[in-house]
Amino acid sequence: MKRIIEGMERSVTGKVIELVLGDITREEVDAVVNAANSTLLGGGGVDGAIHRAGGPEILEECRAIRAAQGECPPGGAVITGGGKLPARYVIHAVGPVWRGGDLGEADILASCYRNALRIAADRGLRSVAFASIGTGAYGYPVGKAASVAIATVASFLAADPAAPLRVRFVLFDPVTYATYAGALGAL
Ligand code: AR6
Repeated sequence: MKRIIEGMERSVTGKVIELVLGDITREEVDAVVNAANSTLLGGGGVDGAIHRAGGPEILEECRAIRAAQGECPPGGAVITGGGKLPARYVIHAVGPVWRGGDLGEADILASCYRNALRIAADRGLRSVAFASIGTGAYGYPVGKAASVAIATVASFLAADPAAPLRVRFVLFDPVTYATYAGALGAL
């Protein structure tokens, strides 16, 4: 599928952050990052789309992780295979439920991005695509989430030599895309 907007990119110490408008289930990258919930058992939004497109193996692996280590707290992330997705892996990151911004939401959101990138770096993954974690059902205002997401990814790429070479944000609607473009432009 040809993307409507091919995207915008910026280089950070030789690595690339890029933005595209599209559906993350179509991304041919080493890992896509899902906006999951603490149960790890699936849901709506991008989580539902990833489980539908990737098939039941992803849920089976999520159940096994849950059985071994319990629920995944907000700010945490776990990795499974990609099932039938073009991506090899899915990293399931749990964002904060937005409750007005004074309950540590920004720290939790930043921690999602850092933990997902830590898992990717530890596995030597080179390309990772993120959805806009928290800004759908969990209600995180897109402008604030975009600033946290872009700043956190940029600092990780600059600080960690093992970080993925290419981090792509796959934004599902034009307003979210434009908001992330503003945040990336301001970096
Ligand atoms: N590709 C890329 N982005 C998508 C796609 C897709 N196929 N589908 C939706 N989005 P949300 P959250 C965008 O609600 O706010 C689930 O039920 C969407 O437009 O998926 O972190 C989980 O199980 C929005 O911009 O995630 C949790 O219970 C962004 O992805 C809860 O929702 C995030 O929206 C997590 O809520």
